[in-house]
Amino acid sequence: MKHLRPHFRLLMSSAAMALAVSAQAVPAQEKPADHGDDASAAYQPSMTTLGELNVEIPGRKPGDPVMTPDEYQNANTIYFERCAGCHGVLRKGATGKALTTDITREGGFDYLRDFITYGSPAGMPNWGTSGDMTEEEVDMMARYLLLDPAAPPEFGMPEMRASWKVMVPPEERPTEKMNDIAIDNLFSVTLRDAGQVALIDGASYEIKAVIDTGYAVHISRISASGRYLFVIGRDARVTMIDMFMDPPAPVAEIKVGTEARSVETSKFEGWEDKYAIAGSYWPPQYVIMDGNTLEPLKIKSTRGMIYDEQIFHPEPRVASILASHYKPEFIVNVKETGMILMVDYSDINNLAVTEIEAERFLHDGGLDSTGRYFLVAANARGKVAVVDTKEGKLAALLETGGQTPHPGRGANFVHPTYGPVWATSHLGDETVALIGTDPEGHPDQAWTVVQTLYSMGGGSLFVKTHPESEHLYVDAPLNPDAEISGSVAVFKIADMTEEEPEFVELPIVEWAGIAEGQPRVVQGEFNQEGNEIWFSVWNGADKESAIVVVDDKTLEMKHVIKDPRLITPTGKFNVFNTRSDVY
Ligand code: DHE
Repeated sequence: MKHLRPHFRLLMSSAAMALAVSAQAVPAQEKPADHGDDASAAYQPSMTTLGELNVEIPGRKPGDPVMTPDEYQNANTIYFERCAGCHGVLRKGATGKALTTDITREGGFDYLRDFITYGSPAGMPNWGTSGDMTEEEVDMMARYLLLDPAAPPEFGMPEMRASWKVMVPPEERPTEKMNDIAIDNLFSVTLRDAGQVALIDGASYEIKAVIDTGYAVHISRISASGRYLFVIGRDARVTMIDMFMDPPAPVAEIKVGTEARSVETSKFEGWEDKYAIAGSYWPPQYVIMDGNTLEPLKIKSTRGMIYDEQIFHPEPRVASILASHYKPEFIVNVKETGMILMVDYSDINNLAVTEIEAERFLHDGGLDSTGRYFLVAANARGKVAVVDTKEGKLAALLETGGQTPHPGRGANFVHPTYGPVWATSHLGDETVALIGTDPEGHPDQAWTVVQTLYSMGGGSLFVKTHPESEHLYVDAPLNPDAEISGSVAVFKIADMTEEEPEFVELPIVEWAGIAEGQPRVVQGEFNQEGNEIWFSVWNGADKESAIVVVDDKTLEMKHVIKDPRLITPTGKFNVFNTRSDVY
């Protein structure tokens, strides 16, 4: 069934790609179509939960433009959903420019209206001429920007405690596993637009449970013992699921803010399952919780100085969080200040935090194969920061050579020429950077790009391999070409001795047999044994989606999981691989 496509590079202009991404729209119904002049502009956070908050017009001043409360509310919703990802919730700037009133009033109404209508070469989308906003909406947004921003509420201990629920207290939980599921080979699958996860058995492909979680659910992480599954929604709701119950079911829940993307649990020896941590986009903070009940224990704001300019940033979002295997520490990545925080959880009443200056716009990353080094993409800066988690120091900061690296947790394997490497693909082009990760055995290659692979095209989000696999898989779900976004590129690791190794392209959507819609193939995840890899075929919420299981040895389709309950499957998290950081 597999077809071989000759090696090629799709050198798509970033503008073309961003536009096409907008035209096809990521199939999540609430994610607004966005478009800028590069791929990363099409992949900016959308603060949809914040957009639902009721706001009032801040204290009016003489000369303020006329706006009714309803208009201000509508404009604010549009702003949080479409603009805040780049310009910041408080309009103080992030990857986009600041839009505070001292700046907007200088430009004035006409300037703002034209800017919103036509966009700019620097990345501002042409909201008006693209038809994404009507003339009336553009007019309303220009007036909105002349008024002070609405500050969404903080979310501190009283709010967290009020939202905290323990459905099954620890003493009422089973003392042994009550189901016959092989937990370590279970997959937690994000059903994005359903706000649910499906727990799917890795051997039988049977859906064992579908569990309600947060809105536009984002990622799952597993406690060190494998007993508890933690799921976070974009609405900052954390759901804790007990895998010992029959069927596995939620035992505790909490809201940690208004917008969030990351959750993790303590993994250092002696601290397994003790704590959980979640990081928020709004308010900008992280919270350490009891790993048995989700009781919130310690909230820390991430507001502070940008690492290089030493200028205060009021809303630095928490991106990825990883648990160290070397120390009782969480590695917390703060986007806008460019700080990597090593949060020592051994004494949370005297919390010690090592602040590592890295690079702005930190996003996602993972550990190297030894678990000692953490590599994280500063994606809007085209760089990867490497932290030595044993020494608590920045080991390197390097350019990947591609546009907007997006590794997920990356992929570790032994390169036939350069030894241990970690890989990242890119949103903005077809390249995959292989970075040497063995400073002792291969000091000349450590923390440099040892090889660049050329995959199917831009718009890639995730790469994957497994210690048992001889392959590296690269997706491209945001590529505008349906054939590319519906396929996966596979590189044979042994062929990487060649300067430009070829890849095989697996037609995953074709294998899924889905004719309706334009599903995208996203995020490969291996089973525990490492002999098969699962891909999500992510379609619109009202259309059929699927999961395609590929045999890693033969690269042939092994099974297709289809079920009406599989609505918008995206991320998949195998219990063993996720808890042991195998990727
Ligand atoms: Fe994600 C991980 C943020 C859109 C699927 N995503 C992450 C992480 C962050 C993040 C900070 C790292 C978490 C960690 O490791 O602790 N994602 C964001 C965004 O801000 C963004 C760009 C826009 C938004 O408004 O949320 C965004 N993400 C998406 C999607 O559209 C994806 C493709 C589909 C979906 O389900 O929403 C998506 N993100 C994922 C997945 C991971 C992830 C599957 C975990 C990958 C892994 O292997 O660990």
